[in-house]
Parts: sequence; C-alpha cells; structure tokens
Amino acid sequence: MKQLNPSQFLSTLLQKVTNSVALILHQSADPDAIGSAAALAKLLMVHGKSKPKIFAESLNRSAKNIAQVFDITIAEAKDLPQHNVVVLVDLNNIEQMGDLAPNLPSKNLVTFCIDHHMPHKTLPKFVNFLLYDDTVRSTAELVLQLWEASEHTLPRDEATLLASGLVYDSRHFHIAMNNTFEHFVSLLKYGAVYDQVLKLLSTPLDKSERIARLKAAKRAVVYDEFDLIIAATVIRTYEASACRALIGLGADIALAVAAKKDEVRLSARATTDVVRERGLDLAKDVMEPLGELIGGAGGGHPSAAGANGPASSDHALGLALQLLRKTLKAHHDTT
Ligand SMILES: [Mn+2]
Repeated sequence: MKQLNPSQFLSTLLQKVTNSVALILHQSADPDAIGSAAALAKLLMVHGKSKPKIFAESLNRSAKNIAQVFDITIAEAKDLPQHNVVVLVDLNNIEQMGDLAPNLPSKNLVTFCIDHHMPHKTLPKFVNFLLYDDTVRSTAELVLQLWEASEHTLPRDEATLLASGLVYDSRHFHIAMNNTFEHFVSLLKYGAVYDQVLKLLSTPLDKSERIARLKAAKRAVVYDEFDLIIAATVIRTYEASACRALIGLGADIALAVAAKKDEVRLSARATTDVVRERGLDLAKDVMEPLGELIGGAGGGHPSAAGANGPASSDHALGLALQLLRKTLKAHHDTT
C-alpha cells in the first residue's frame, strides 16, 4: 500500500483508469460518502473518463435524500466484477462494504482508498494506493483537495455535495477543527449553497418513528444508580431510535428492547462522556455477552451496541441491566 498526496493520488488514478471505475462506499453510506463519490466521479469525467459507477450496500436517510435530489444512481452489486479499478470512498475497512465484498474482482484489481479514518489493519492487503489524512473531518475535504490539485474548477453542484459531506461529518461543526471552517469557506466560494446543504441534511422522522419514540419515553423505567441516569424501555420497533431519543431527553445510558414474534432485539446507547469516564464498552461489556446468554448474537461500538436472540423481552432486558450494573460496579469499585 502506497500512501500518496492529493496530487499524486489524482495523477495515479487518472493513469490507472482506462475503462470505467467503481467507487465503493461503506454500508449505510452517509452524505460524506455519497457526496465525495459524486464529486470524485465528476472529477474523473471532466478528465475525459467514462462515468464511474457508485456502489453501496445501503444508504442512510440523508444520503438517500441527496441521491434523489442530485440524481445519483447506485449501481447493482452484480456489475461490480466488471471493474478492474476500484476506489474505496470514506471506507477504511473491507468489512464495511457488507454484501459487496464477495463481488469484488479477485484478479488484476487495482484498488485506491480515500478516507479520513485511520486505515484498518486489514486494509494494506487490499489497497494499492491510499490518500489518508486524519487532520480533516471528512472525506469531502480530501476530494476538494483533489479538485484543487487538478486544473479544473469545482462546479457548483459538486461544491454543494462536498459541503453536505463536510457539514454532516463535522456534526454541523460540533466537532469542527480550524481547517473545517477554511475548507467550508472554499466550498462556498465554489458556489455551495448553505441553505441547500441544510435542507439536504434535514430528514424529518416518519410519524411512526416519532410515535415509537414518544411511547418509549412514556414506558421508560428510570434508574438513578452509580451517579448515572439509566433509562430502560420496551417497545415494538425502532429500538435504536428510542435509545437516541432517551439520551436526548437526558439519560446517560439508554436500553430499549423490541419484542418480535420469536425473538427480541435490544439496543443500547451511552453518552461519550460515560464511555470515557466510566470505561464502559456497551458492545464488549453488555451486548456481546448478552447475545450469547440469549442464544443469539450481539456487538457494536462502545457507545452504541445491540443484540438479538430468542428470548422474552423482560428476561433479555433484565440480563442487559445485570451486565451493565456489573460493569459500572466494577469500575466504581476500582476508582
Ligand atoms: Mn466520512
């Protein structure tokens, strides 16, 4: 795996792309992934290359909105094997490709990767050329640098697409760095329209999801333990959304269980403060062991995790609370 700067990355990409190139996004691709891919596709086209195909297992809600407004087509997985050059966009781990991975051509494949996340340790095996920079908050800013390294001017629509990625990944500037603002101002100068960016990113929840959230709050049992507010609730669906809603209402940790016909799905969320200060990992401490206990599976991240399996909702929720308390107590006892 060779690490290149923006100018080297662009010239190598232009040199290697003879036919159509596949741009591959992560599962549940977000505005940064799709905006970056669309602007990179345009950059290849202004250099006389044929229109790249964009592949993603799935898109999140905002990305779907962007794809619709800008008429961005997501190619079918079965078309992937025809490509001999692929670019992984906003994706630093082959796992994140989801269902697409088995469709990757196995022979003579040249792989590029452009991302602002630290490359996963499995990446070098797959990737030939890398553009990686973690001093920016979005892949969109790296695509901006590719445009600036070329002799072409970033068009207005692509500037708006990149601005959407930047605003989304910087969480509306909540985690912005100084250069995030500088790059954003550059995009405005290329014609990005902030008003349009905000509209593209605002995707109101469905009525059914809002009702589920309100019911989750109404039915929540609230515990004040270990100097933390823990909220647990049982609903029919939207368990992840219910957790986010409970955190939004002030819980430090939220657990929601959705009871299906013969299985339950659990979701948990914790604030980043709790994860940092209490050393809590909802995936390792709670959902992975819970998945095993209920004869299913569990996993996720420290601050957001889930599990499912054949169990009753009360039983599964009880076990989840037990595992959570055990972890909080262990941390409490050692500090
Ligand atoms: Mn990103």
